[in-house]
Amino acid sequence: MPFRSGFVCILGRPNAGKSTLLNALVGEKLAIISPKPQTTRNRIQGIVNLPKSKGQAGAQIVLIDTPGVHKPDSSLGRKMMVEVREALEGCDLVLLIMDATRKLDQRDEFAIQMLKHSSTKVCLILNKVDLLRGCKGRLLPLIEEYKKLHQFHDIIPISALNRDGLDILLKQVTAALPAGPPLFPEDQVTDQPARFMAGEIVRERVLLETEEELPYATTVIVENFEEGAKLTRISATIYCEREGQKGILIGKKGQMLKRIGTSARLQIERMLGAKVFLELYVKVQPNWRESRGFVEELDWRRQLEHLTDGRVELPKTSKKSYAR
Ligand SMILES: Nc1nc2c(ncn2[C@@H]2O[C@H](COP(=O)(O)OP(=O)(O)OP(=O)(O)O)[C@@H](O)[C@H]2O)c(=O)[nH]1
Ligand SMILES: [Mg+2]
Repeated sequence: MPFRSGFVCILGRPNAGKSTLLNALVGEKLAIISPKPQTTRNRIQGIVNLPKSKGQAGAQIVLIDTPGVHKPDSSLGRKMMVEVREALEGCDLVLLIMDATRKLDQRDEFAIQMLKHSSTKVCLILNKVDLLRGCKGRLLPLIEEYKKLHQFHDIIPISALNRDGLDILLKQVTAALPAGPPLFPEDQVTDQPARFMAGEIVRERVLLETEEELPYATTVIVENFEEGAKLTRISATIYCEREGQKGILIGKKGQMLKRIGTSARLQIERMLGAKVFLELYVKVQPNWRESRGFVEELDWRRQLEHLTDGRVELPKTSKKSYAR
């Protein structure tokens, strides 16, 4: 059996569990997760290396997590959908993740529509089956409904949260990939620079600590990321859209910002395996989600072009407790 490798795009509606699946398969926390839809805003690469074993030749699966498919109503939303299309381009397989606890509706059909113009194989992944418990009988009729919408290469029920069904998923994904050599060095888990992941960790804390419009109206830019022998110094700005939002983010006597900062710093320290000094600022950028220029500036691939020293610090693989 030959070694197999290829790009696998994880696609689906907001909140279906795409990022949870990426992290579970890679075994590292590469993407932030929250119960709020539209958490992921850019495509995120994560690499799974499967070693040779009895009867298996080994494989390298390059997963690409994407923002949830939705009809965009802002520059940010349009940019998110560009990220989805770029991830779909040239991939060898699509994993369409659907929430098995929800009935099919028009928004699911909209996600499936995105696949109609490509000839790439699509596996339907029915996620969150842990929530079905005694109602597993609901799966079969749901599968029948999905089958009417697309000819799927395979249909696999999983729980990304509990890691149920992931071995079967990996086996089926490997079998669907073309024969070919590894595409990336074995010690590389992602192409995201650590400085960008640090910003995402701050954003995750904001998402978890705030309610209503605020999670959607905030973004984070890392202004400075300096790795020293003993300490990594990071300064980042949380942008929001209105003065009132800024007040909430800072909180009474700065309590909210302090809470966000402390929990983000602890997570970043675990990711980097180093002590971190984290400085956070809050600024108002009215209607930034509508500003194409500002939204483009958030793209880390673009931010890298402006970094004067041109250094990209990729996070170290830890395989420790960070992922779970
Ligand atoms: N019960 C259960 N919850 C899950 C499972 N997978 C994900 N979740 C939860 O679903 C919510 C959304 O998960 P994410 O991984 O952020 O979903 P996503 O598809 O990446 O969402 P967007 O980035 O917003 O498109 C989180 O609260 C997860 O904990 C699962 O298998 N079972
Ligand atoms: Mg996500």
